[in-house]
Amino acid sequence: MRKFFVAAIAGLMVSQAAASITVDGTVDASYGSPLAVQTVQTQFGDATDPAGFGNGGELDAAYGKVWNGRLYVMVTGNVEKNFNKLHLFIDSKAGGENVLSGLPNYDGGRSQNFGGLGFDTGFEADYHVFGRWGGGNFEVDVVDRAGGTCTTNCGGDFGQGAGGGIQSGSILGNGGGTTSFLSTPATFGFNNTNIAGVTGGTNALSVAEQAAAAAVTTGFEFSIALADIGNPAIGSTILVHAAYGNGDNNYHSNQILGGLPGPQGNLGGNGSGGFTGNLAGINFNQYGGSQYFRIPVQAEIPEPATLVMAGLAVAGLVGLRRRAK
Ligand SMILES: [Ca+2]
Ligand SMILES: [Ca+2]
Ligand SMILES: [Ca+2]
Repeated sequence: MRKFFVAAIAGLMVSQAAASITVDGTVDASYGSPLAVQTVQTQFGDATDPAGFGNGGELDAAYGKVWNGRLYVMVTGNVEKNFNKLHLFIDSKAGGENVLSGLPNYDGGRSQNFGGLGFDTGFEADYHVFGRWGGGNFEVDVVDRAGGTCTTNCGGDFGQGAGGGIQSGSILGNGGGTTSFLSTPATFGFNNTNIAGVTGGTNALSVAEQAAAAAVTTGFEFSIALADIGNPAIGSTILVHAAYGNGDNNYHSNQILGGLPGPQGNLGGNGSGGFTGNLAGINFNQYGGSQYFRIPVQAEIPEPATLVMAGLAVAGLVGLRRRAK
């Protein structure tokens, strides 16, 4: 009898550990298995510096979880310190853009270079998150694209880290006086120390190489309140498209999650590596598979404190029963 309850309490303690996510740029056990794993080598360079400042960029695998009223997304890999950008487009509510428009205008006008880019059928982007660095600080913007209807003063929310190969930050307001659309800060963690995962090239990954990509534990991690992305209902699914491209948003790499069928070189602006000045030539329907991954909106996982209280309550009941005998 007692052994059973001890085992039950031990089980609760395990649940407590599994229910926590720290936004630090490292994959937490709570994420479980990756929701997407890279399928092709990177043509934007293989990172080789364990301190996190090396050249190269890659997207190895994607993870996601809804917990405690927030969406957590983790993309493992590297972002080169040359203002190249990691993009997350989030489809978390009805409506949005299956083909991106040139509006809203943000990121110094560079957002307009996305105009004409088409996602897979069924993916309708609502929010755009992007991170980059070139100076010491990793910088992240979050934009409510509002279906492309925003026409002026659409700078979005902004935050930055404190520099280094591992950094994190908080995102709220844009520093330019514009009222934030966020009710609470979004947060990010960035750990650029990966030197494993995919290698350089354009080949399709072998099973072993995909396993190596899935084994990478560091990269970009992001969290935002569900209330700030349309309050998606329990039982619905949030779709996220991850892409890696250049700083001006007019030349995409071959690092997309869900991955592109290999072999596949950089997409460039025309979808096959050519430079056109924008990304209008990219249509993800032209590539097999879904270039997005799916995050289920599940019922609330109890907070660790709740689990501890439940464990103490069970222990108390055991004590009462034992005394009653
Ligand atoms: Ca983490
Ligand atoms: Ca949508
Ligand atoms: Ca596709």
